[in-house]
Amino acid sequence: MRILVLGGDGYLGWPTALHLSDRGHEVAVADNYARRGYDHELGVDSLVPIEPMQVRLDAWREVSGKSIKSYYGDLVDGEFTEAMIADFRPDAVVHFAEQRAAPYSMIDRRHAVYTQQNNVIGNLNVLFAIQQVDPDIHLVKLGTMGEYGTPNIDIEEGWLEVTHNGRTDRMLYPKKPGSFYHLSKVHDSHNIEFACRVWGLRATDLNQGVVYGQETPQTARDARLATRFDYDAIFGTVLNRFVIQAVLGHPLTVYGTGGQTRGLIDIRDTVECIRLAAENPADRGEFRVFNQMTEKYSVGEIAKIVANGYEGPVEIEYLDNPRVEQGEHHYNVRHTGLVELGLEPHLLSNTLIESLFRVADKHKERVDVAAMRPTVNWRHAANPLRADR
Ligand code: NAD
Ligand code: USQ
Repeated sequence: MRILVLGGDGYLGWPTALHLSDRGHEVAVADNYARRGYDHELGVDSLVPIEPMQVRLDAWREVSGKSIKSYYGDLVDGEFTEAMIADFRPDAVVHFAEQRAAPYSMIDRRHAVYTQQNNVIGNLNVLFAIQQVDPDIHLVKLGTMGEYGTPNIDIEEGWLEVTHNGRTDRMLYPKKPGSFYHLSKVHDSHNIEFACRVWGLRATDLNQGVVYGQETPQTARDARLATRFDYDAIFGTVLNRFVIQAVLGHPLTVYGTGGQTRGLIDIRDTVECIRLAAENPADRGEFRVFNQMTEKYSVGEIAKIVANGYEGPVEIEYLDNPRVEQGEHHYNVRHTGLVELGLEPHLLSNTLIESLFRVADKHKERVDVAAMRPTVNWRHAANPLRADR
């Protein structure tokens, strides 16, 4: 297949492009390198050094004999997006290219507006481009488990059969997201469902849980193929952060009581889920939703797993939660769709955590410990014009 990976320079987009290329697909990546720009803006960096795109592509050609085409541009530019899709003529577009950090979207008005503009308009431009160029192209879109929030009923895969006053309908599952970032994904999902219903597009919305891990079989083939590994309080995700904190001797920063539960997934399963979704497209007019997670853990449990897995002493610190989220709640999620397509999950294991400890240990000199503390407060947006906030 011809597969275009939007956001192909990112933590997940890059290993996905390699996985698909390794499986014999004709792959192109696209990116505007905004993610590298946020690092400059925030004064942080990936723990594992990453190479510029051209070096990555040359290295992949060297080790695999396969070429990946690269486009540079911003999805918010609708003309660029349509021209790229018309040029590459993919069978599937895998869309990772969004601002993905909840804390970044909660910094202040400017960051919230940027996140929603970037994500919602970029996605809308992708939908229009597909409709214009070839409505048969399958959109594989990265959503998030956080679209659902933590409702007090079981979470289904995207849709819910509702009976109300004696009548029944199949409705989009109600959403209760926890940040302006997560809200942008809800808006995307609605726009995609509408495009499927009205234009007959085919789309798969992958509501992914929190990803952990740093290596895939392809990225491990050469240091120049490494993907990023974020640890800072804005872009670092919980398990990856806890691993790095343990190695540094920094207390594990559990927010609140640690009772909040999330769906998790190994990065090796992320790339495989994308392959499965792309190779088994949704039908024309179908808005297909999968919950892309393999296990659930509370934050407190994650901290304990990491602490118990590390050879040295580890302290767990319970911080006042900077976010507004439920501490204790029901969390029972259906996630069978991808398993039915053939996913064989890598469950969280000591081997994986040990390999992450090794990665963290190798690069620990690069850590800026000050970037570990949470600074973004859900209850008070920063106001750059007022010194007191
Ligand atoms: P990332 O920030 O590392 O990668 C996203 C890439 O998209 C970056 O390289 C960025 O430069 C690019 N991008 C952003 N806006 C763009 C635009 N307007 N035009 C072109 N390129 C643009 O993020 P990631 O961790 O790889 O996540 C990828 C996707 O998966 C995101 O949509 C995210 O919401 C979703 N997701 C991630 C996780 C996780 O734990 N990392 C979990 C669930 C869902
Ligand atoms: N948390 C801590 N301590 C930390 C960091 C996080 O207790 O040091 C807690 C948070 O309060 C939250 C949970 O861990 O309850 C997850 O936080 P996170 O930062 O790992 O993940 P989140 O903000 O939800 O965002 C990440 C990705 C995002 C993706 C989402 C999937 O950045 O792109 O959409 O995971 S999900 O959580 O399922 O929505």
